[in-house]
Amino acid sequence: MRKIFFTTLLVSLASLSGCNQRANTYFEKRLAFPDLLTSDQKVKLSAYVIPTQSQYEWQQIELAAFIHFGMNTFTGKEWGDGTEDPALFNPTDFDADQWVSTLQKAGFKMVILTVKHHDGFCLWPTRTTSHSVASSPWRNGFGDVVKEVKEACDRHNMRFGVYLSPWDRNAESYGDSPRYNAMFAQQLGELLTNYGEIHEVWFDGTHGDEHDSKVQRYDWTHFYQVVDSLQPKAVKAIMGNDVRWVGNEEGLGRETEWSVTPLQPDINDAIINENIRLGISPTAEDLGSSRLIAEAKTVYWYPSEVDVSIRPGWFYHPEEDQAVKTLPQLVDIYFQSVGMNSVLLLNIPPDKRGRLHETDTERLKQFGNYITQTFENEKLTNGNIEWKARTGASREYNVIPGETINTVMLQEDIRKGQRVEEFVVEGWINDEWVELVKGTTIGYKRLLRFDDVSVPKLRVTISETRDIANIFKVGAYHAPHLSEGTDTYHSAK
Ligand code: FUL
Repeated sequence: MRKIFFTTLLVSLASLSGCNQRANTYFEKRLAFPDLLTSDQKVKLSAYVIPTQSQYEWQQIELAAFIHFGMNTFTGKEWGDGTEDPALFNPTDFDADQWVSTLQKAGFKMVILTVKHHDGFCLWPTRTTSHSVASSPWRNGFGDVVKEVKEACDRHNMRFGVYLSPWDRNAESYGDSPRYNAMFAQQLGELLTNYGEIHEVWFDGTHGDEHDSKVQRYDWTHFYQVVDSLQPKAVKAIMGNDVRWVGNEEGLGRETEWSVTPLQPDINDAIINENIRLGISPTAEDLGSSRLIAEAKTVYWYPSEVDVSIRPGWFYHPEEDQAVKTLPQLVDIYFQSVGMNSVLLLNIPPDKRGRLHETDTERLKQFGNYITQTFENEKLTNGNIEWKARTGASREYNVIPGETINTVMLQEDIRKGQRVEEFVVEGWINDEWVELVKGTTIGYKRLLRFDDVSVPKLRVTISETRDIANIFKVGAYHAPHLSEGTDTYHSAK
């Protein structure tokens, strides 16, 4: 994290008092407000908080795949209790290449694997416990799922991340805090040392089962140090301080999704108290409004990730083969996540063979084709021109003659902060501007859908912005029509 130098702040404050924020003063990841600022000054200054390079690269991934695979795949459970016999883990036709190539062809850019779920069974031959693949019959105990998946990712140019559950129902040391923390840090160390580059470390929530009487106090500061020292480019997610859980598991982003938020990303008592003082948590509706920022002492670049499963469960269950999400459902999820300033983390669980099921691979193919078909056909002639917008500024865009559109995309250059509070998109219809759609935040990417319309030009107006907005791109498209219950679609030109 870049240090905020005192001089930088003075420059900012000097220019703020003249209401003229200097365009080149940015605060990477975190900004602590000095006491003197008014509410308006705080909101304006928060427009200069920017992502780290790793957060920026992560945001551009847009589509990541979650892979829940492990002991539960073989027991049919969602949460194992840690007493499972390692002999149960025995995929008959394990094929990491099939997972990764399917995902890569469908447009995914990263795979995050559950290397250890709550049952504590490790998918790599860890030295920390015998409760791992090394005690299983799979590959005669010489297998390593992490290695095979990572190598497949390297072959297919995919990023790779690990989900390591802090809650561990098998570890005998769990609840004896220093001992378990040491084991967890060692597990992290193995994962972040032995497999090349790791791009995301996903720390799940930690409270577990209310009937589990063991109380574990996690040493987050140390865990973060381990990640930062071994994989400085990896983002730490959820209980980590680089990427925020969107707050639900239904695939729903917020209509108003600020990546700059007073929600405190680190975990310690002072920070928890600050979230309590502000009355916010990851599930809060409002995490970035001006009203909230006015109350805050600190703001962070802490962007949202939307995790959801393609099936009802996170793990594979044969009885859910008929319940794989339909193409229209997946497309809605895409618009509600990637289209709402978030990264989509879609879970596709391999089956007992160790392969993605045919229903899921077919659905992924349809999904990838649909997204490609929609967005590769740009309907504007001048959407790539970057421009700066003050409150009330607009810009016109030409639609390719004869084209029908029903989708627009807007992007801010978030390397210069997230700023837009409200915008409207109009179409030129019968010699006047008619509103097609409007919205609040834009951020990295905003997608909006509306009824088919044929117009010669569009007008985008930034109705309200926290400071001069940097509009990076505007796009217009025709998304093929989908009807619920079918997985086919037709493209009306
Ligand atoms: C939750 C876990 O309890 C689920 O099993 C799943 O792994 C999901 C992604 O996170 O907290």
